[in-house]
Amino acid sequence: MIYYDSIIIGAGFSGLYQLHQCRDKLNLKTLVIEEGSDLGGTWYWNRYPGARCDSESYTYGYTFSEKIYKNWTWKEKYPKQITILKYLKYVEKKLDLKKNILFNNKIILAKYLESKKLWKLKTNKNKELFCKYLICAVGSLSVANIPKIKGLNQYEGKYYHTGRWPKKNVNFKNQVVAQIGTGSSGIQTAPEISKKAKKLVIFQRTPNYSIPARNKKLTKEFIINFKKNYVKIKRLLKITPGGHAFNFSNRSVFDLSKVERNKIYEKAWSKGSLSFRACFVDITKNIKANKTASNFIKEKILKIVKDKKIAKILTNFDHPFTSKRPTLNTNYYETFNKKNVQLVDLKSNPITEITKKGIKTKKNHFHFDKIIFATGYDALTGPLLSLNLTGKKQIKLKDFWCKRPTSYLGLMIPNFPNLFIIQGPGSPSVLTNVPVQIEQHVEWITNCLRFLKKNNKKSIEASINSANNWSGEIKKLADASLFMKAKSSWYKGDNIPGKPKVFIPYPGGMPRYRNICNKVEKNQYKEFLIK
Ligand code: N01
Repeated sequence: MIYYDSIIIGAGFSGLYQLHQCRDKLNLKTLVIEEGSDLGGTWYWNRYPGARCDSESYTYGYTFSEKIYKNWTWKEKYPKQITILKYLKYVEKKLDLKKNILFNNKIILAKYLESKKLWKLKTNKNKELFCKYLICAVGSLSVANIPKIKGLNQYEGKYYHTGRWPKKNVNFKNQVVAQIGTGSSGIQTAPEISKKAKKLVIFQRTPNYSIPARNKKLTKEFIINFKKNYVKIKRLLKITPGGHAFNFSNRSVFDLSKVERNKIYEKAWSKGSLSFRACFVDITKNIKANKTASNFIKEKILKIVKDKKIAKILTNFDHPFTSKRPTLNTNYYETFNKKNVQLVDLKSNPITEITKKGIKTKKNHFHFDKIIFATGYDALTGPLLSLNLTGKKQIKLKDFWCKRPTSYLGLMIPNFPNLFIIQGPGSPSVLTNVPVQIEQHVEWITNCLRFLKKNNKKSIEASINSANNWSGEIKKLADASLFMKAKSSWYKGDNIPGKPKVFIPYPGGMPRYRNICNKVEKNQYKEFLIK
């Protein structure tokens, strides 16, 4: 029997840090199991042209070690996928993590053996492993969603999903390319593909709000400054709602005249950052205040895009700004001024099928050499469900979560003892600057494992009561927010047929969440069942 004290699934930001904590701080015999052939998680799979992070580089990394923070130099405002991968490899080398990672193995089954108080795991390479603690570091956005469009299997060209991009260079030269989807990934990749392809046809179902990223090289002065301010930055990232290095203004939209307000929006637009939403305290809270921001963005797009019909389709918004994930772009709207770029409005001209040669819509039949699916993910729950988890009393996760993804703090699930989740449903996860939230989760889990060890306890499990109360808390906060005003969003499971339609992440902000987690820890996990 191959036994480990702890097994971690996934070698991205969360798995790597959790390995360091379990192995080096708790002295647990630990293994990371990773499906990919290398580390990186999201940044291993998302190799599509234009892939970049939209958190500012100096905030997008680990802060647990001053040395690691200061010995790495970010050179751009928003790091490229390949740069983030290099950063993670740098961290891996510093901590010597690879020796405890098993690559090219995908978990296909995980079962809790009640009598032994052990988790039994199976991989697609027929490996069978056992562990006491199972930690899921599988990411929130790792199960790609390729919509089941009639006819895809007969398509003779090649197709790709942005989140499963091949390692080998994809050639777009002289190619006629389709792109379905205009979320964060689609908005990033379209300008890059349009530079290479003979023709790019973008299929848009819902227009998205996007702010210019204004990416740039960082000056020497800026780099010296962020390294010098390590302690200050670390503290700031912990107290802002999304774990970014910007605070929300105290000003209301209605404190100012339209002219004064637009000056502030203009400045934020020129700066380019996710902080656009933080210009006023009420943009993300009050629908009328929100409208002033969405109108400003709309006017900007109408000015950039020359063809009025296209501009209208791009601004035909059906949801408040920030009720779906806000995006940053580099020349996305400008791309529609190029002769080789066409926009198809799926609202008026929906896809009916994929044919041997391309895509049929209600009004046209397009021929394509390649199709890109920038169609998102089975977010948050998908990666956990794909593990095929069975808990106590033969309870399967897919059955337990058939109505909602019940968990306590997004960290543990009733009936699934000794199973921890990083960035799971019910935690702030995708609503935050992810590495900051990951550090909090990993440190909470580490402290919990330390407590169990010290007190000679064999298992811990979320109680059904605390998990149900937590679901109620999420619902209450979500109902009071603008998130629920989006007609359709992956935050609510709307993008996946059959998925429960409930708000999935915790929308109360990181500082509030952190306080709750700290209290639970201080109270010695009273809300959990410990044996
Ligand atoms: O996915 P999405 P994404 N027919 O779900 C459309 C993170 N991320 O990969 O809005 C036609 O946001 C769908 O249309 P609609 C970030 O958290 C971060 O872009 O559902 N269209 C939408 O336009 C982000 O939010 C970064 O009507 C279909 C698009 O596909 C998350 O990942 C970069 C369709 C999917 O958008 C996911 O972003 C990239 C269908 N059947 C990603 N199904 C950065 O840090 C879906 N769509 C910068």
